[in-house]
Amino acid sequence: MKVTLKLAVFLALGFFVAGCTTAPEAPVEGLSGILAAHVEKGEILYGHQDDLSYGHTWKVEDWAADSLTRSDVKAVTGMYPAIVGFDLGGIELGDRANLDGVDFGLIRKAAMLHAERGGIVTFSWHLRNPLTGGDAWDVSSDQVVKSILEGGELHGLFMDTWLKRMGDFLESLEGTPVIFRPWHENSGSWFWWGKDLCTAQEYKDLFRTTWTYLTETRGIKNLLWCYSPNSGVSADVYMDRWPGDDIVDLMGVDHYENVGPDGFGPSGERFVAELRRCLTFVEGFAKEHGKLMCLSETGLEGLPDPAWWTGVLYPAIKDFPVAYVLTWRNAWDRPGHFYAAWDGFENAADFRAFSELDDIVFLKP
Ligand code: BMA
Repeated sequence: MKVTLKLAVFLALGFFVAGCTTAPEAPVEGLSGILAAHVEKGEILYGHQDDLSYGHTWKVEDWAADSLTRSDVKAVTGMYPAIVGFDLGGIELGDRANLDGVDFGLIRKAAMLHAERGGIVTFSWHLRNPLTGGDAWDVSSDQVVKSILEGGELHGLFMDTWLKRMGDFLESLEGTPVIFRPWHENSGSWFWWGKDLCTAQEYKDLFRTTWTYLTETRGIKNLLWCYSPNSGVSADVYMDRWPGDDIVDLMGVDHYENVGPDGFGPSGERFVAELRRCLTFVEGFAKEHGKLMCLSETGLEGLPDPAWWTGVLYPAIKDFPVAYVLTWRNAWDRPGHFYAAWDGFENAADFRAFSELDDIVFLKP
């Protein structure tokens, strides 16, 4: 059975019904209710990064004129992903396009359209390194987080320019509910906000500063906040930098399968074992703190395993109350860098079978 998301209808109804009785339901509460309702039914929403902007061999050229109906996922399954992810890296500099060359105008249009179609949107942020001028992966200094916090030499730049630009973009979405997932994979040390690059207190201050500015100073209330460390860490390390029950709504984890020297078979077993280990403690924390949980990023680059979806990913997640799972992007300009099947690829049959499972949710066009 394929289930269609009904977010737009649900929200519209929420506004209508509530409008006749009490205060209107905030869109973000509607979104959280939608996610909770799917979890309650034992369903998992499927998500794909950048799904409407480009695919394995194509990209949207004239976004203002394009109806944004193309999707690698839809070409294989007949349905859009329920969740579409976008990355806002570059918004802080006032760039026209993000770090992967996707115009922010296209991101805005695609995000709003996907929500109108009944889908859910999530944003990550691979922002530049404000201290060195390098990218998000520039870990040459462990002073970067400190420098943008209160008292740091770049605090003014961060608040008045970088966060302001983020706020301006989020405001331009006119209330579209969004799962916002900044400062991700912070339990590793490959981003400048990672574990060895700042103290736990600095990380928490960074998350809270971001939340306070966007939510309170700017009054942007359409965000569900997601905390998403990476896998490969202990439960203690996962929670060590928890920003706080009052500002986080969703507990995520990013976990990828890497093809090892023995190929994907043995590595598939490792992938499943590690994912289950992480989801087990995340489930415990989510229950304890009253939060939803998700597999915020996952995938096997290039999908060399023809049965990865039903043979590896699905058995690993099916017994956990994960609201959604999001596979990473299908880069149009890097032939091997894709995480969802595309039309004609040998893994497509298994991806279609995954999309037809009773408890996996895609979005019908
Ligand atoms: C990474 C890769 C990069 C990309 C970045 C942000 O995992 O896909 O090519 O720039 O995500 O989307």
